[in-house]
Amino acid sequence: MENEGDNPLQVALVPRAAVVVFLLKGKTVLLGRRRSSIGHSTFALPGGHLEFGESFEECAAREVKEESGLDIEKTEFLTVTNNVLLEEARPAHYVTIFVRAVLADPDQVPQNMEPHKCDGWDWYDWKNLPQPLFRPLEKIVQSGFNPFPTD
Ligand code: 8DG
Ligand code: MG
Repeated sequence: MENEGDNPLQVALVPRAAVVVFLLKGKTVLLGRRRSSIGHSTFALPGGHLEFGESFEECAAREVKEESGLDIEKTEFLTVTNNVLLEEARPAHYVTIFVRAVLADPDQVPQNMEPHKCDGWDWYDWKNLPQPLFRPLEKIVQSGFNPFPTD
């Protein structure tokens, strides 16, 4: 690969860590259709990049709050997947940490806090998810993964 020092405008291709949240309400999850270049027009979970020094729980709470205005609780780690996204507008590689959580106040309603990044948030029945899903989410759904507690 070309030496990054040769081109000051070249962005380094490195894997990044992201925390994404299955925010559960009854039998539904919160999804929004992306406006970002990666996964544009696909339905995805709230979430974003893990910042330096953050725990997964802190990142989940911060991203959900920034994106939807919602406060979450009972955040639990679920699983991690490796997502090499070479077909996107920009090649990307994410180590995606999936957590689940519930609303701190069940009556709180999601707001579209970042309309440049998302068309809006809504609750979708787990058995009837919208299409198309963002590829990393589609992959985990197709694997048969279920984010709901089994008890
Ligand atoms: P930030 O700059 O505010 O930290 O992040 P963001 O602007 O909210 O980034 P993002 O694109 O929403 O999330 C970062 C990456 O996480 C995204 O480019 C790819 C990865 N990612 C997955 N699955 C999902 C998902 O279901 N939802 C979201 N939001 N990101 C996901 O691998
Ligand atoms: Mg995000």
